[in-house]
Amino acid sequence: MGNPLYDTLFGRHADNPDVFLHLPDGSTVTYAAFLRITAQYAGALNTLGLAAGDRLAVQIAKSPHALAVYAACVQAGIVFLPLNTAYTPDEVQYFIENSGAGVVLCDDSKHAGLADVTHACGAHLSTLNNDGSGTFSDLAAAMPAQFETVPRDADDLAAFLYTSGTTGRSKGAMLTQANLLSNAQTLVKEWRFTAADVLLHALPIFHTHGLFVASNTTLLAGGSMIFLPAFTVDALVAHLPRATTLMGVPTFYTRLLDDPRFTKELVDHMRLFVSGSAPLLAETHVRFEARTGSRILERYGMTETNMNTSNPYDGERRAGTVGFPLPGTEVKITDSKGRELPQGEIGEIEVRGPNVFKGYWQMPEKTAEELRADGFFITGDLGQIDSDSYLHIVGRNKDLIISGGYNIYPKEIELLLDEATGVLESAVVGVPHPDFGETVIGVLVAETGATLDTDAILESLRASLARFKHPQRLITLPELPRNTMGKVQKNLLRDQFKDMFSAGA
Ligand code: MCA
Ligand code: AMP
Repeated sequence: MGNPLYDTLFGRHADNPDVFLHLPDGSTVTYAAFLRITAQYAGALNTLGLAAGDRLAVQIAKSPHALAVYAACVQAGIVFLPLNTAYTPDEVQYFIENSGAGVVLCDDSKHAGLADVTHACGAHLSTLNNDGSGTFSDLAAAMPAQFETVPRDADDLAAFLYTSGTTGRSKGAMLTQANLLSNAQTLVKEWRFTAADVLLHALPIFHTHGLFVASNTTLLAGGSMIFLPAFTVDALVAHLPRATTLMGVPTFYTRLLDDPRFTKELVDHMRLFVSGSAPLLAETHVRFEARTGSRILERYGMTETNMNTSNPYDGERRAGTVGFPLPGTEVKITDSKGRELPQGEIGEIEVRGPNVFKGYWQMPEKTAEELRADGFFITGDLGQIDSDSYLHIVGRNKDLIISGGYNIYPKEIELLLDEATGVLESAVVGVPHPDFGETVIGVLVAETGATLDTDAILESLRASLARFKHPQRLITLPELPRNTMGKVQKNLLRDQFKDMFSAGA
């Protein structure tokens, strides 16, 4: 029966001597070498007791080794569960418990913090560092460089990516082999990827964008990636001359544009710049074109759906829009009852296609709330289709903040703030930020007679909340604005504090 995702993305490269990864120190990793490591890792995962359908949670720094763990899971039929390296042990514990991951991989720096957590969950903890060392690699080194690929069906699970919700608790989006493969095939065609492409890869590989959109597309095309550990303007300026394509969140582009070394000459040879994960301001689009002569291609996706729409490769890349539905994906705009609205009206964006996930792990009621019986997924984004069929995202029906491409759900932060000494209640909102697009602020109401120590409150979040989710400011108000139903009017708070981070504020 084969293993469609492994065979198509990885297996056919087993003897490929071409370079897959260019590393910042000038060294390279060929496809064949990458797949030998992959096979050894697959063997080691089996030895640790993981079989097809079991979950592996990983919280490791980006490296070729980390990417090989993903490939190894696909080869062994194990469900890959990557975690943001900024998550605290408290946060990681939830993912291990909820997914039932039997094995957790982390780097040495996280071992002490995760030892108790994995012990409490009954999971095995092993280490893999970005230089390839660690207890997991020691085990893998003893494995043969070939592994018998585990047969999988297209509908079998390949990965869980956790995405939060209004309850504050994350849900494991179950992605199948077919979800990932179909999207990679579509993107290679739409964005014209070939073996000649060199993708400058500066995104993290624990989210859809860096892991699936960038890596799967390159693997399918047989191209290569300049694989940077993280984004910095210096590294991009240094490596852009050898690249043909770049995928980034809007913050990449605004930071590049703020640097005088980012010139037309530097990028004249580039064939494609893609932006996504957060809204690209029309102003950034225009500045980018004025500086480089190229137009950024903006696309729209989600953890649950991979990529849904894209501006055209040929044809007008329209600023402020996310383009057209990708081939095979349907997009409609609906009212609150799920009825399709006429073209031009604003409503909820719903999508259906082979890219749409299977549901949330062990949360049938949440799945039923968002995934209709006819296969349409209710995205929580608000949109409008213009007279030329371009999709505009005009807002969100979900309480979500996107900061530098990372999603932050206010409820999770509010629950912690509400517990802080002297706090009666809180509301967390996103406000415009020149670097991150949006950033988090917390509005607090004190208990009668209490004086709030906002520094101490911020400090108290450290143990439980990844740093990027921390409010940049805490503001105290006598009360929160509410409507007649008693619901907090976050729109009023967003409006009141919208200039807090604007230049000169
Ligand atoms: C880092 N920090 C942040 C963020 N990143 N704070 C708010 N928002 C952020 N995004 C904080 C750190 O905690 C730290 O705080 C300080 O900023 C500096 O950290 P550093 O690691 O140096 O940050 P950076 O290099 O400046 O990172 C900014 C970044 C990064 C390059 C924009 O956040 C990034 O790579 N974002 C991409 C996220 C992504 O891949 N999203 C795709 C999701 P302190 O100094 O106070 O300790 S997939 C998705 O959304 C869908 C499917 C889609 O459509 O793609
Ligand atoms: P996540 O669920 O973390 O994958 O984030 C998906 C969300 O990111 C979507 O529901 C949108 O709100 C947002 N998003 C992704 N791409 C874009 C884009 N190009 N423009 C605006 N929002 C985007």
